Amino acid sequence: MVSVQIQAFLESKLNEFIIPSEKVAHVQLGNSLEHALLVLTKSGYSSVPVLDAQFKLHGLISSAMITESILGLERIEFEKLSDKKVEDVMTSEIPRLLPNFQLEKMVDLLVNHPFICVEDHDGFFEGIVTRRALLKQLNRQIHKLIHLKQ
Ligand code: 2BA
Repeated sequence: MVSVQIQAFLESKLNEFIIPSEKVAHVQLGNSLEHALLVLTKSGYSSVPVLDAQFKLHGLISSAMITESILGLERIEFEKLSDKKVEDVMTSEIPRLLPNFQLEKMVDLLVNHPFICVEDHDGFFEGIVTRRALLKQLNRQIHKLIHLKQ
């Protein structure tokens, strides 16, 4: 029975995991760090994808990266927020998934990353998969399994 449930979990439509691009908070290349910090603070997320004007994926930026980049020797140099750009501090070393990704690969990557960006073959951003979406689906399967046992 457990294997049937796990199979159902594995076979559940992968696109159910994707939060589509239009619902993902993001910043763009060329944005100031001040703008990026505003997006991060207002959205409540600790990191968000970085896109270009054509919606191609370039990396991600976090509030920790921004704070680190304006740390002076004795104080936080807030005035640098308007001078520096997103591309000065973002990381482009991020794991990526193609839309037809394997569930196994997604789970593997979500062990170490809170979210994974999905991009098409030309690098256009399609959305993200998150730990929350994965755990929600897993939770559903576990509850189903418990009820079947009772
Ligand atoms: P964090 O911002 O570190 O958020 C960790 C978890 O806290 C999230 O897990 C979610 O369960 C909760 N959370 C944080 N801010 C929230 C908010 N404004 N509304 C609702 N829940 C919130 P996940 O949902 O698994 O997300 C993992 C990571 O994916 C987040 O890490 C964030 O970096 C990114 N993320 C998720 N949804 C996003 C979206 N719509 N736009 C941009 N980034 C998103």
